[in-house]
Amino acid sequence: MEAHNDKSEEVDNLIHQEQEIQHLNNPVDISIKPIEKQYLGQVKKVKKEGNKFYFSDGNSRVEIRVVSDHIIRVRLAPQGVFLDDFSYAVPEVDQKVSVFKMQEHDDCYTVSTHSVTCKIVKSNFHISFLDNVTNLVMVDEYNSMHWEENTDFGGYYIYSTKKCNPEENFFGLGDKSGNFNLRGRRFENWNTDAYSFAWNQDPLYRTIPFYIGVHNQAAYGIFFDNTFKSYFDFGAEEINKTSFWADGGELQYYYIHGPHMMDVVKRYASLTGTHPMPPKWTFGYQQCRWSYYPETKVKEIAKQFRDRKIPCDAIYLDIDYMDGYRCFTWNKKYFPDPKRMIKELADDGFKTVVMIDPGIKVDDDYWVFKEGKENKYFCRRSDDYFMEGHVWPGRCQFPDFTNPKVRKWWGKLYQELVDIGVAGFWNDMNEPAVFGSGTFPNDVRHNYDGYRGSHRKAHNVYGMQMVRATYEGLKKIMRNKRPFTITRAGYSGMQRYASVWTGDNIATWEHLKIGNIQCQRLSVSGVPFCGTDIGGFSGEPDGELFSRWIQLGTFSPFMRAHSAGDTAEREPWSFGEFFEDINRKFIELRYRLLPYLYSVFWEHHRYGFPILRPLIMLEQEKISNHFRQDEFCYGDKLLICPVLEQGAISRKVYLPKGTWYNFWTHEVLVGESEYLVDANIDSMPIFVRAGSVIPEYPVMQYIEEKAITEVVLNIYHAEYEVNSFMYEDHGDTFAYEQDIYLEKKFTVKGDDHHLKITQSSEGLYTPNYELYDVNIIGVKFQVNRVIVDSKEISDFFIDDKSCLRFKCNKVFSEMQLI
Ligand code: MIG
Repeated sequence: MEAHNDKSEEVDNLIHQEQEIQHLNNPVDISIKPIEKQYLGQVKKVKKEGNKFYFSDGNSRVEIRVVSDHIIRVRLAPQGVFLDDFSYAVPEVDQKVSVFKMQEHDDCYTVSTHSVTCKIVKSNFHISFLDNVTNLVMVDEYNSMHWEENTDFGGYYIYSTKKCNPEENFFGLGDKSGNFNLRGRRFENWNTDAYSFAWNQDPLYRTIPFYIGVHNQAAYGIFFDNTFKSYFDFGAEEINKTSFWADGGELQYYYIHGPHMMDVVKRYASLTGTHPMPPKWTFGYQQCRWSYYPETKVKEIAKQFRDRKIPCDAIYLDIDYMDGYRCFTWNKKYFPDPKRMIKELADDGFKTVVMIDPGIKVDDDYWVFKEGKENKYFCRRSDDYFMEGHVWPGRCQFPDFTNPKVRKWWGKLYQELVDIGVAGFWNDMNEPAVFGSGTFPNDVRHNYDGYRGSHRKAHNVYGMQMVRATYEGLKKIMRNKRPFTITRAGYSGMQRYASVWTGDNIATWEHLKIGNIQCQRLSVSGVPFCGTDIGGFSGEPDGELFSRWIQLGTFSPFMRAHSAGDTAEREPWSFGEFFEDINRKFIELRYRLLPYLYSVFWEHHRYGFPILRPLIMLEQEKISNHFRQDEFCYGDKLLICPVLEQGAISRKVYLPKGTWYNFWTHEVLVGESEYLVDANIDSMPIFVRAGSVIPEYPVMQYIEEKAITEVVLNIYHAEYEVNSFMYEDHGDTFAYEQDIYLEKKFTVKGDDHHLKITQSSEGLYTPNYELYDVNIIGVKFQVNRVIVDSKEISDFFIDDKSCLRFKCNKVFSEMQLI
């Protein structure tokens, strides 16, 4: 390009070029007809129907629906007729509401619950949301919702533009690369096979059109439940505007009230659901590679784990286990007797997880293709041709997972794999990915559960409906056993059916950072069971990077190492003994902390808490926390500070309010302050909230290797009262739905000459062990007496780490240290 002195001209040129490129990518934009923006006029009519209020300007209508005390839904019907009220994300819209009312004022109408008020201005139809307690305006419209007619496909492009406050910051959107705070950026949602994605690359694999805004120390959420290609702009185009829009569908969004970010996240979960309890073994370390084959290789890997005493619960078989990449078949050359192999692995404590892709090979001698063809289960183009594309097996057709009949069929296909003992299923390529073109063309038709649509509407839910078919099918096949599924693509609500991994990352330090942020982002966006490919999928990590990744992965809800086929072998021992020892130490830590990790999962499942909690969730009133993205809490009690820099031997850590214990040294630090802490390669800063009770299991080579005879209770002294929870159950059934579980609550309360711990429990499950091995950390006074349920314990002692130790029966209700 020629050198220009005039900067603005250069910028103009660039913008022009960019627009041209956009035109090429998006043929819809080149229609010659001028696009006419249409806005709502004045409010002229109002009607009430139960918890729904209809406001009309004479032509268009807006529905305001009181979903709960804290959630209000807005819908727009440009020509007065609403679309069918169907959502894959929200199975049931209405929740419990205590009271709500509508009032007319001089200039506006208000619809309010006891906590939030939605205001509709008569003159210009601007809609805003206010907090009833503080009177703060949480969200205000910049201009009324607007739309543009779509002459090519019908319907409208739909837009909502809000005011973006000067100090407002934004979080969420599920699967995005780049900084945790979204302010100043624009995003697109279109599920994409984003092999080796970069920092700030967008879009990626999943669509979660939900964000959280925080300003004036208060948080709210917006869930734009629209499956079409959608866009979000957080003050990028214009600093004072936040907007979201979509290529079609209904302008429909939920306003979710805070004021704490935790409230918003939990309420979003109340709409879209939480993750069912996964089988307990899935909390263990999992080993994957593209691909382990033949059988001798799989066996050798398994043996190495056991010989080297590195715990591991699962081994994955990537696409090469299949016969010519045909799903639900085996390559008999590599795996002559899969049933026997899986049994032998299981006898040694390994679960087998296999991949299943959506592309079904066009092959009349292949039973899955034949069944799909006979029953018309495959997707078709607008002119009725089959949707055909090339993926791993060659020419493929693709089931329409948005058809309930197809889902049912798909779910049954897993029967044989389950019968021979496969324990988990990995659904890949379900964006859907197609070689060459990337994905399906827009004109592909979908059943959309009877509500019909083109691929424009179904693209972003395709993967979610695939893994839903998988999960629901498995649930039937496995009777009352918990299925384990993992998906790459998804849409809001996918957490009801599957765990996720973040896709094809790279073995770089930058990707370690991206992954750390991605998992936190998924967590606040309702997707709890997530993890990265530990070590990086493509490229070669060195021992240091791999060990740092194992350390982060220890505190990823889903912990799995994976690597691409063209990389060097990548198991925890691949980098020599020095790193192997570090990797073992952290994988063992994962197994030790299992009862804690399991309890945190239960808190998610039952109450909608996220598993990973970024610092802003702990202290949103502190603006600097809006920009912190390294440290996070795992559950409520452990603060994790992954080391993300090559060569680091220490790192800075911010500790929020309260008192914290260094997990390794037991040093006590006071929060609301930054510290420089040791972070040698064999260590990673971990802090425990004072007053916590952290249960611990003995190290095992796989979950439930041995019967547990006692559980260590690590009790951290505090000078105030703190609650902790511990959850236990059978580990692999849905009996918890019938109250067969045990939820224990501990309270710890201390001062400088006294410590009291109480225990109470709920539920009908009885674990087999009898004893607690009590480990009290940080007692600052001379303990003279230990009294458990008014009986004196005489054989307590101080161990080499200055902790006070004794054993007691697991059913104690109160213990006192004096
Ligand atoms: O086109 O199955 O993200 O985890 O190993 C690549 C082979 C297909 C992409 C997945 C990756 C998996 C790989 N798959």
